[in-house]
Amino acid sequence: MRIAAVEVVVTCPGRNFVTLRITTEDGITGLGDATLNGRELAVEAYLREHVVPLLVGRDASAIEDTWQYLYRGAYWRRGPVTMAAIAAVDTALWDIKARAAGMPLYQLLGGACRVGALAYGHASGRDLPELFDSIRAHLERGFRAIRVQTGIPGLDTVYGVAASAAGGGDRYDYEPARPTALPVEESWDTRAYLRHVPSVFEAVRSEFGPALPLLHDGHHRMTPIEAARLGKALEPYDLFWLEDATPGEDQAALRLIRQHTTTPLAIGEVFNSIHDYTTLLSERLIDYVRSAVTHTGGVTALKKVLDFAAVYGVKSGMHGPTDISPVGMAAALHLDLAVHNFGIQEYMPHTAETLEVFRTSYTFVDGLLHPSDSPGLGVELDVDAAGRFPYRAAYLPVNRLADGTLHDW
Ligand code: KDG
Ligand code: MG
Repeated sequence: MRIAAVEVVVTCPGRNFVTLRITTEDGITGLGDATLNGRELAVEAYLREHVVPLLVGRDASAIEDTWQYLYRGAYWRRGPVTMAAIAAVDTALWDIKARAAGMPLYQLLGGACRVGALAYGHASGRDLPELFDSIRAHLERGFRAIRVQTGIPGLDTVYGVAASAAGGGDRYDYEPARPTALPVEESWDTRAYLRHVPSVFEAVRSEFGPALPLLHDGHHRMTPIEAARLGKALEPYDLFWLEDATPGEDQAALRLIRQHTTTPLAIGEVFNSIHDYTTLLSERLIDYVRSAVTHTGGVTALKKVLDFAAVYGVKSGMHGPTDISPVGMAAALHLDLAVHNFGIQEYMPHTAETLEVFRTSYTFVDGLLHPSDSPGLGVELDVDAAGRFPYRAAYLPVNRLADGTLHDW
């Protein structure tokens, strides 16, 4: 089963996506997601210039060998661009192998360990009434676990807070990447955030009761001691997790946070290698691995991370915002079913425009996602539809403190 053709498709049905499509000599196609929000064309060029020429003529069934060839063979290892490119190739080859076998991918990964993947949705509000409406809308839609992000008094815009109250339903209007010439500048004040957030969780718990799993994303903004303080302050509200409390590259920071709080910790959406996790896992400093298939070198590499995590009792909690394409989401769902140490799956539904380009078969019923039993990943790319939505440059925002200092966004 030789690779006959490889195409890189860049499309913007509401937001940008980079998709790799590999076709074998016998006409089987596989898809991989290579979307790196705000830096899409770097991955497209990496694939087009340096990877596609190496793939044509290779054995499409040699997935591990191709992974090693692209990783070790480049000499320059890791990094978000390289690993998103490798992820796309790896995922497309798994898609091909499963389609050739006539099976959904999760069967090739060992079969299902569960009937579906518990998904969490993003509720948010600029104030408590908006937040409560958004949580209710998510519960009505079937979510059984909810991420809570809130406006902060004194700050105009805050990460994760949608502009419309109900935010759930078929649309989710919080899209951080914006098609402006320069990144949008937001303002940030950690002290205001730390003063406000515990009171929000107190209010949410008293309105919605003790049982609902609640999550929160700190989005890399705190120092270790600030994060420790927040984790401790949130203990009475029994969070499912506190995510990205500190910037991800500082693994040792988690030691300090861990000494001070029993709030479960999740990190890893910006990681791209198993080597980003060695300290965190072997010292049991986190509870959930946040990596996405798209950004961590594909199904092959993320399965290894999750198997390593299992040794230490750490579970999966894969990244699933709208900048993970439906192809990346489907790949996540197959792994979610197949790994024993599944924890939860993030799920931000894509827009109708996106789903015109990517025809998905995964389902969301009673709070659980299922990848479907279609052969392969279960996603088809409509290339004509993709062509109707040309690329538009867009950037993630940046954050500044009141005195102008640039802060983590
Ligand atoms: O591209 C950036 C987003 O993927 C990120 O801001 C989303 O933090 C995020 C999350 O937890 O979904
Ligand atoms: Mg996050």
